[in-house]
Amino acid sequence: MTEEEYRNLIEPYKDALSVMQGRFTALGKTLYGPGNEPIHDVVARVKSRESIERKLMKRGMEPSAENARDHLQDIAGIRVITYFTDDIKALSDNLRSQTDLVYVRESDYVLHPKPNGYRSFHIVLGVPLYYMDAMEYFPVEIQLRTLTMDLWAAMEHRILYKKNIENADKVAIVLKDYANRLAEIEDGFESFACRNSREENRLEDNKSDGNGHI
Ligand code: 0O2
Repeated sequence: MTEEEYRNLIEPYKDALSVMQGRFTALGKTLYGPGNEPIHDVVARVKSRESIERKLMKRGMEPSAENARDHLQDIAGIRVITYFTDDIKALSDNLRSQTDLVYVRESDYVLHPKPNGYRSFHIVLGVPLYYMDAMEYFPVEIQLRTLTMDLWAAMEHRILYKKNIENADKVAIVLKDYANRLAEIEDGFESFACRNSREENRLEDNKSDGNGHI
């Protein structure tokens, strides 16, 4: 595909990403209320031309803009980094209940980590874009993961993912061990999440006059 075809292809996907970034800003502020932000960071990207072409060719397709539009669901990608694992469920439940978004598919690598140790929750949603005389859905792949999961995924992506390196098997074993240890650390962080919410409930109870009135 030419550079111009690529630029025309990605334009609506950039708009779909802007829509979703706005949704996450609103959700972050309102999901649990002030002081309990579930989202640490949101990163959005459109797939590069080289990456789109590589993926299509790997699937035995001509690397055209038309094939990209018809067959790829991750041209627009957004990564949402949360603090706690529960935040992932709360956010994905909320997204599924936003009736203008079309549910396409999801992969739960938090409940079912990949054998290499990768953990993340992926959901693809169709985002409506309104034009002068038409409305069209564009898929956005949303990856929801905690800071701890993101640390491992970013390092593994940098060191090993889709790379031909020496001693790949040995490195994979070490990274799997790190994944297990980080999952343990994450469990430790989760216990503080429970304590915080219990503490808040206790404070709320103390504010009440015992008859359910504040
Ligand atoms: P990149 O370099 O991040 O763009 P798909 O390949 O998307 O058509 P599927 O089943 O949705 O099919 O793929 P999957 O396995 O859900 O992976 C989608 C994305 O998740 C990947 O995109 C990675 O960003 C991330 N991912 C999946 N598995 C791993 C992993 O083992 N390690 C790391 N670090 N990231 C992973 P791309 O396009 O493969 O790569």
